[in-house]
Amino acid sequence: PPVIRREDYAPFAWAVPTTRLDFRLAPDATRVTATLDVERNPAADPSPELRLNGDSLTAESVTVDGAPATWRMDGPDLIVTLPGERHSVEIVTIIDPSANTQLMGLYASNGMLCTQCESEGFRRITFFPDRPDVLSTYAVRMEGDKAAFPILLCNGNRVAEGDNGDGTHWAEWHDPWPKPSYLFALVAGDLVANSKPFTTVSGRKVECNVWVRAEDLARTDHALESLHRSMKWDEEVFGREYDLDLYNIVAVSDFNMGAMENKGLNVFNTKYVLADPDTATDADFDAVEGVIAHEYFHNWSGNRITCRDWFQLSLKEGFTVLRDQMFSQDMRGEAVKRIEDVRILRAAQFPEDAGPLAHPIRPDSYREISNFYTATVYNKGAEVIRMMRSMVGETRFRAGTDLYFDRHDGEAATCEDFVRAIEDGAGVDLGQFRLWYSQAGTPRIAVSQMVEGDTLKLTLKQTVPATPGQPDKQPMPIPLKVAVHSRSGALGAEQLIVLDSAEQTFDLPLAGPDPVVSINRGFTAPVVIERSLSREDLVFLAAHDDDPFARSEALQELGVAHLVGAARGTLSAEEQADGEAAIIAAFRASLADAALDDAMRGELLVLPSETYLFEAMATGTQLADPGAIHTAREGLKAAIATALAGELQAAHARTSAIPLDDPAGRGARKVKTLVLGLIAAADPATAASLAAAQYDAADNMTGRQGALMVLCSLDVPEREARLAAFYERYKDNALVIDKWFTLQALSFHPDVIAHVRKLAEHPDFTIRNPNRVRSLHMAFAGNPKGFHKADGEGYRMVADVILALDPINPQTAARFVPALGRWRRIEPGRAALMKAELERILASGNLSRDTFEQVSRSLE
Ligand code: B3K
Ligand code: ZN
Repeated sequence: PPVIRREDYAPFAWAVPTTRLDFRLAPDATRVTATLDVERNPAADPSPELRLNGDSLTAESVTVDGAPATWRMDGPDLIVTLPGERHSVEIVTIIDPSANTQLMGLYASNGMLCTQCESEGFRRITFFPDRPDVLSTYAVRMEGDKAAFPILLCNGNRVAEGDNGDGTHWAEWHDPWPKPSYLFALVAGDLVANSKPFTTVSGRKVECNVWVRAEDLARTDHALESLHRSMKWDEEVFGREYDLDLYNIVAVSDFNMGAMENKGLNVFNTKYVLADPDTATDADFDAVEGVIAHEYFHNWSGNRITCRDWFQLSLKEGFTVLRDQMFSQDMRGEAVKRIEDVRILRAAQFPEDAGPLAHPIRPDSYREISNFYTATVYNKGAEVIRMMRSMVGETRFRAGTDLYFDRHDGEAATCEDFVRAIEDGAGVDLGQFRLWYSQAGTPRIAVSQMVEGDTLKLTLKQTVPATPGQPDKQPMPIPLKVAVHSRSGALGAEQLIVLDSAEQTFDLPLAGPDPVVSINRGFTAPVVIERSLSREDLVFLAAHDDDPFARSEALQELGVAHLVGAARGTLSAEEQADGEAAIIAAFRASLADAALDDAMRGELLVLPSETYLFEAMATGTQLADPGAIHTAREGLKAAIATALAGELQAAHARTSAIPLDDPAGRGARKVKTLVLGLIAAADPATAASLAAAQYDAADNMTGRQGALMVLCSLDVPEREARLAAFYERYKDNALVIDKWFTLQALSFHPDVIAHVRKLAEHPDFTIRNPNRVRSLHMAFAGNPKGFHKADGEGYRMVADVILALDPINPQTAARFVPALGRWRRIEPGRAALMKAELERILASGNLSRDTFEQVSRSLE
């Protein structure tokens, strides 16, 4: 497959002011007639040929201005010869949605028909200039069987409908806003809506609908309320008002991603729509709210202003992730949400940035764009814009985004356009800052300090590690919020410093004797801080820092230092004991601190994840040993639980007594399951009976799932009984059965691989449904113990899944590759086994573009 380069961008030779589409819907043969009004683009090199992208399409007929056309195929694309300045091109294609297992283009899901076009799915529906810089106004007519497809939806507004009287009916839709083809959507199915109008700030009434199958209607209120909250928030915080009279959301059960922001017609994975306390956890509720918000915010950051080309993906995704994170921070509390987002960044993006698939947030080349919907483009992209916001402050940032929305409304823009709008609107020079768009790799900052009189001299040295294709890096501007506290208890004031050269010393005022530096407060920059603060200083910060984020960071730092030392086997017996004692003391303090609420307490009781420890252990020339990390982490959990047995059981009892609808209930449920997990590490029998009791008493999914999670890792009789009860209770609910698969795939049970193999044979398992594949196999690939089993059986199983899935759904198959791609930073025994699996995949031949690109890059 060819490599596509950002520097090769050229505008398209033709404009397509209007597009008419006519669909005769049938599950196995849908007839599509597309009429494109085209005219020469004066801004592009003239060409007598119009290249229309196709993917697995054949043209039934092609006419130009009503007469047979001169056309030919060039690989998958259709090339039409056009003599004049302006023409009308009509093309007929016939597609088979029921055979579409890739879930790109028009496909069948659970009896309905729906579309997914981003990035290049529209070309599987009809021949079209399927690139985001070709904006067109769409008029769509669809016709189909009335019983099978009583509801017919498309982008924009419904302008006409009718019944043919022969069992078929039709509808016509018009979207007044010009859009790229990737935002096209159509849905036909037997759906019901939960509706509630929203009145915009200027007084316009918007009909909001959440469309689902009838049996799911009772679980749609949270999604609908989340939509209303998002609409209001975007008006207040970014000054963005909705621009159609209708906002439709449809839930489908077969979906490659979370959701899709199609103009006026979002298509969602059911997982991010359906929620009630009996079937969804508190985390699921948060995820629904976050994804609903994300897709809604795209209406401005993505749809009104779209991307010039796919290299600019972070323009819409990074910005929209930042917007949804800010929204959720406002809805649910700033610190806890920030801690969660940083945890995700470290678990997903840092490893990506340190591995063979590392790429800048604005990539320079790709073979398959689907492989670039990454944590780097999304989450690091959000961090980069968050840094701009931290540097200029809220008010000036808003002036910058106002200018951006105003200046580029209706355009297909670039990341450069965004940066320039922030520069002009906020009045800031982001010249050097642009390096964040072009350089990959997580910067590392070495910290040293010296006291001189009443000043602390803080010396920071930055290095940006080499990444594939980028051996040498330049220093980047790194904004860091810092405060210099005193061990006497006096807290220093927070200030923002910007490290913009390789090495720099900052003079900071002392708050008192024995300074302790709190750095990167609130995680102002997506970097790794390298320092060796004493255990006492970290314990001090964990207990006293006035920034709750910094408190949790101090505890993480304490845990990482100890666990990496333990995994490397470099701790003396005394260091081992002292490290454990410090962490135990910090946990004891968190459990006892009456000033903390449980939501924050819960964050403080989370030990660094194995993935994060893997990153911390594999630094410089050192390699990670997943086996040693697992043993060290489980050992620490056991030590904590042995020392704090009474406190943990008391915390479990206290939190168990807080009722479901108490405002403190969410935090309590989090703490309850965390302490149960700790107890299990030291005292499986007690944990098993507490977990069984928690399961039996639970009146909500959070408590039930938490209990079952703990039971799943234990070899106890309570395990089987509760798993069976859970299955029996929820066997008709696909999303909950996904949880049942996931809990077993993620467990630390000694037989986890055998369990996963058996589950893959379960009648409810199907490799054709992405949620199910993710619930079993993707979960397993993220199980640090099972996946990294020393004999390579876990690697083999994941490689087998990639090979089996690739011909069916390449996008989802390729998403398994990064787990194996981490081999270079892992101890030699496992590395060889992982590499051998990648080579086996590559040797099998006939791979999709998606999987080929990821596997070959992982072996380079
Ligand atoms: N924009 C979509 C992603 C679609 C990816 C298709 N390969 C979802 C989102 O980020 O909102
Ligand atoms: Zn998005």
